Amino acid sequence: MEIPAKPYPYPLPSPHQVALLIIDMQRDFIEPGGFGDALGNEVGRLRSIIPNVQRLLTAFRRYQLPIFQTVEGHQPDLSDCPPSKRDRGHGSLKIGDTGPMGRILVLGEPGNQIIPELAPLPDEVIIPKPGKGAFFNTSLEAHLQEKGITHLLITGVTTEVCVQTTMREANDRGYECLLVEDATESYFPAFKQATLEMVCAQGGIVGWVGTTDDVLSCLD
Ligand code: C5J
Repeated sequence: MEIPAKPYPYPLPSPHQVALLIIDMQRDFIEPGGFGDALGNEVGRLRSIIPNVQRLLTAFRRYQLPIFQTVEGHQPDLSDCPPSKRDRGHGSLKIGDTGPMGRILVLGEPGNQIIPELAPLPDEVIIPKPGKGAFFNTSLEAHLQEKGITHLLITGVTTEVCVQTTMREANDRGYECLLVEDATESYFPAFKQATLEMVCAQGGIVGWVGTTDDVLSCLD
């Protein structure tokens, strides 16, 4: 099996070796009153990818293939949040402060929930992550190894921050990654475009880039 992609078709040995990775589609980044908003971003533009992420989620559920969603968040005592991360940004609210959706970027708070449109089913795994990358200080790699996953289809927000960091971490660990270009979004269109171009430049230095339709044409 091959998914049409850049820089060349993405080889998929078996659907059972692939997982859908949905990065940080949480209220903190997508809804007004969260971390993204506090940093001065126009959060509404991230909503454009929701239908495509839903289509991928639906297909993976239909074929009973593994799905992992992440949320960026910290322990209530912020013991896993480096002071450098909390101090950075000069936003109107800092990590741990109380905003309209509870404490900013703290695990379990209302703002830390995945948006209702993509709510995980009870048996689906949510990976809390304290950093930008989904492998740093998380259980993700253990889950992937347990299931024999070698290939990751990566979606979510934001393209050049947590999504790209995760793709690079995965690449260094030997995973074959495809970034789904219309299922990832950024507050900055130019940064998204640059990320899409750089990850698949040089013959796929970090991996592949393809569309939701490309992925679904292969799975359906
Ligand atoms: C950010 C993320 N932008 N999920 N997190 O801080 O990209």
